[in-house]
Amino acid sequence: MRVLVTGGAGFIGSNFVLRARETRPEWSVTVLDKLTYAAHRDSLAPVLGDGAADVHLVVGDVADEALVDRLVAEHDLVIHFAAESHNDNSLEHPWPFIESNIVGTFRLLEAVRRHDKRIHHISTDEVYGDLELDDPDRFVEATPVNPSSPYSASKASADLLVRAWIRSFGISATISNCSNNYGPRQHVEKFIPRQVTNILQGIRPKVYGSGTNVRDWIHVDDHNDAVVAIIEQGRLGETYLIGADGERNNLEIVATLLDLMDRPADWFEHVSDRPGHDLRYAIDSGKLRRETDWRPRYGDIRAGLAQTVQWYRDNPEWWQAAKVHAEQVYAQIGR
Ligand code: NAD
Ligand code: TDX
Repeated sequence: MRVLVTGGAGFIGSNFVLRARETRPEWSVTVLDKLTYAAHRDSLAPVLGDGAADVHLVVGDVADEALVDRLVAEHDLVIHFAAESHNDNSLEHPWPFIESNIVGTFRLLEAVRRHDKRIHHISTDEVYGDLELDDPDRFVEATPVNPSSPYSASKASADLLVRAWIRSFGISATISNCSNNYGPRQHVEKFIPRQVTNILQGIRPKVYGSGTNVRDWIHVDDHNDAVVAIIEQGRLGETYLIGADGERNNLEIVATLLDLMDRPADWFEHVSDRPGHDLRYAIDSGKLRRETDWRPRYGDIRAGLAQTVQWYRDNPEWWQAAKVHAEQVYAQIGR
């Protein structure tokens, strides 16, 4: 199978490609990535090359109609990770989110329709808005979209386009909405790698607002294994929620990191809150577990965080330049 992975030089996409090389060696993989500030070409270095078994990288934009048309025609399956992905950036500069996440998805859908190919669209639980801390219900596939930020609104828009192309044009597509990912190769602008690299540099972790906001954490390999399970065992036209029952508030995550990295429990600071900050996300992944054999392998978030901390310790050359830039951006917005 010839697989086109968009956004394959980013956090989740690069982990997907590296893992697919091992678990699905028969796939021929092309990455289409614009190499924005969020990309790390180095993440793919072990698998890039010109040989038949190597991964090919095309540097380009998913919103480029002609390029997307040509690449989709040459592949059997598109796995669409590419997106602007950071909420804080979307609050400062929304336009790239509209262009990459909405227009880019539209271009891919039209090419998939023209060439009768299959697409799996990667999305997020943030499209459903947020929950109260004591809400007994978690998000399910039928939960109405109710996004809060320009980022989540752009992802919800893309999801709705995919659903409309399924219904109106009968394209072969599936959608997955996953909860917050953690693991190796995540950009240092995001919560967990920001705090891990802060601690490694002798800087206190920075917690937005009260720190009681809850995220439903999943290891990136568990997310990516679920994507393969949906592609191979899921029903066309369906949406699947991916989650690993990993709800923790931000203070709990910081406490675990401080403990793992031998710092006192109170060695962190509160900074100003994110405008419109979603309170809680929580996923019910029952449909995925009923319809596929997928189960998360990282049951213990502390063990997954220990592995993640070790990866950042071992790979300073991967993150140091991006760290300087990310902290300049945070300094400008006062967080
Ligand atoms: P990321 O920012 O680390 O990577 C995104 C990649 O997409 C980068 O390599 C970037 O260069 C590329 N890209 C951006 N715009 C592009 C464009 N116009 N054309 C081509 N390439 C482009 O993001 P991530 O955390 O790996 O997220 C990947 C996907 O998973 C996104 O669709 C995101 O919405 C979704 N998702 C993320 C999480 C999470 O916790 N990180 C959770 C659920 C879903
Ligand atoms: O320095 C920080 N301090 C802090 O308290 C940062 C960067 C974040 N936070 C908080 C905000 C959130 O409550 O931590 C939580 C997680 O923040 P992010 O890492 O920015 O993730 P979030 O906004 O939850 O979105 C993530 O999960 C869903 C991804 O970035 C999205 O791409 C994905 O769709």
